[in-house]
Amino acid sequence: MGGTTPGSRGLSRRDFVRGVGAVGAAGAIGAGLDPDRGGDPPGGPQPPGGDNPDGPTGQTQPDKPDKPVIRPPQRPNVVLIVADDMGFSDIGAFGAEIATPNLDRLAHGGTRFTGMTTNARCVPTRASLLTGLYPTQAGLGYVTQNQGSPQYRGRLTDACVTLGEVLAPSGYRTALFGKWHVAQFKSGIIPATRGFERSYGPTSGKSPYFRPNLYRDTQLIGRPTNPDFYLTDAITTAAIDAIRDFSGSGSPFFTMITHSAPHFPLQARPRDIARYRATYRKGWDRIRAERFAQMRKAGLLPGVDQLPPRDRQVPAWSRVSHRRWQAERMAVYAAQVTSMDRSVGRLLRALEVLRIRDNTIVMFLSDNGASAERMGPTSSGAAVSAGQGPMRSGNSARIDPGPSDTFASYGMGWANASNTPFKSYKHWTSEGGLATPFLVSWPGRLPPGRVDHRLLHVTDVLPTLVELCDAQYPSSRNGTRIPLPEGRSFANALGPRPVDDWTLSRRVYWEHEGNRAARHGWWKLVADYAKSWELYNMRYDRAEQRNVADAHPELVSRLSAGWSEWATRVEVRPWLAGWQYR
Ligand SMILES: [Ca+2]
Repeated sequence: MGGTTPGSRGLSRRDFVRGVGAVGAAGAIGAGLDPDRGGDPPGGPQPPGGDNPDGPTGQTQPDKPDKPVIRPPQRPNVVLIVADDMGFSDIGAFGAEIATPNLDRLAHGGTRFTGMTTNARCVPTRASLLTGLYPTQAGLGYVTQNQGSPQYRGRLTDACVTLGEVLAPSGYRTALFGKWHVAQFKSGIIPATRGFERSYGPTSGKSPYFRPNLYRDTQLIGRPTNPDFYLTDAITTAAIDAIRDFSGSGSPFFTMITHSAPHFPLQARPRDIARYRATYRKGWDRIRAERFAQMRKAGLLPGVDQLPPRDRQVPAWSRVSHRRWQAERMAVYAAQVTSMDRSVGRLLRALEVLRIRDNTIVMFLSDNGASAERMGPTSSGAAVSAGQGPMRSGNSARIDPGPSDTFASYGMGWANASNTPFKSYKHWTSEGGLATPFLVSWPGRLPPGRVDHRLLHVTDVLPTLVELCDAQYPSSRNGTRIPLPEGRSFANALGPRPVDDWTLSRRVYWEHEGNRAARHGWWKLVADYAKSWELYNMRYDRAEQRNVADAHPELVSRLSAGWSEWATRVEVRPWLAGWQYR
């Protein structure tokens, strides 16, 4: 699996530009032309750029002999910011009423990518983001629990490299602040042992914000005693401190900031919550409609002409009981997002003060769509109450969320609004589980104000940074052969000139808890666990409202075969209803 042997020299950035065909030849994504010719219905329009968005130098050319690497005089710094469980429409630049002026500045100063897709959950997305591989290839096909086989060992495998392990040997200073979540801390597979010279953050995947259990580098440091501690701020402070040090070192840096926000528990500062207390009393139906109108106005939703109906499991706001409490839930969620935005502002100001903003690439995305995970009164809040006294856990109208002794989530109604206009949620492979806003800013090279709709996947980030940072992707790690990255560099989308949309030639696949999906160009095949495949033309129906599987059985068959080949190649195991993989 994994394509051709890259040889002993490691892969240069030119290999990615030209040589991903080596992967494609083995059936991976990025393979030359899509025989399905994208998602246009018969007789429908073809996108600009013809059949071959890669042009005459596409991947079918054989590798040419290696040439000496000519490094640009100043390689860029990179800051990669990851939000947790944040929905597609939850920032101002993607339609939200939530105040995110700093993320909006980032968005308008660079490119808003509307077609970035994650995996369906925290762990598998972080696996792909860090390694450029599909989750099973990184040992993280499920979560950080051992499910037996190497693909589901629940911790980052030895047979892959992280962004830190790729960029550090190429001369980058590296750091990761926030959630790691590709192994449990006690495993010893931690940022410090996987390529990041500095690290700090919570040990838990659903950490409380006021009193989290923390690690720094190789040490557990316990819970903070400072009464003013707030996790989002602390992560950012650590990142800015590192960037200050790195920027004086003469080397470029890669800093990853992986916020817990706005993942539950709903915990935020009282003044941030108060600001939204009135906003959400209008209810989720009006919020969805307003966000949709903003997104359409901004040109972010080609192919979605109407706001799809509310999730059938969610009542109309007019029929909701405990509306004051429901509004309070969303107010705390919005406060968490605003707090994260304030952190982004601090970070951008620090880069400006250091006079390194122009040559620093700042990327922002969420790790999966909004979460409708249920939470009862005996929820995992108890697990985080150690040393703090009794917790008021669970989603009950008797408990207003927000303070440090509460442990609650915002529920399906608001998650449905967060994911406007998409359906379903984190865990599933409909767009509500996979779609994220993706912002890229690079003032010295990338012009402001661009919107790009191409299909991207989180596996693309590693090959892109390998190319932009002029790094070397190795062929092995500690003597163990590693697969080539599955993603595809989108570096050519980050230049001064507009570039073609490559969606037609993309193939991407997903599986999580038996939920599965395949993209071949504009066509998307998707199924919830144990249900039949549905087929959507994402060019005209990205909200997945018109299932055309019955009208195109040959496409269902072709994409389904593609999914099965992929699942076999990356060793996806069948999901059993008993919450485990066999
Ligand atoms: Ca997540």
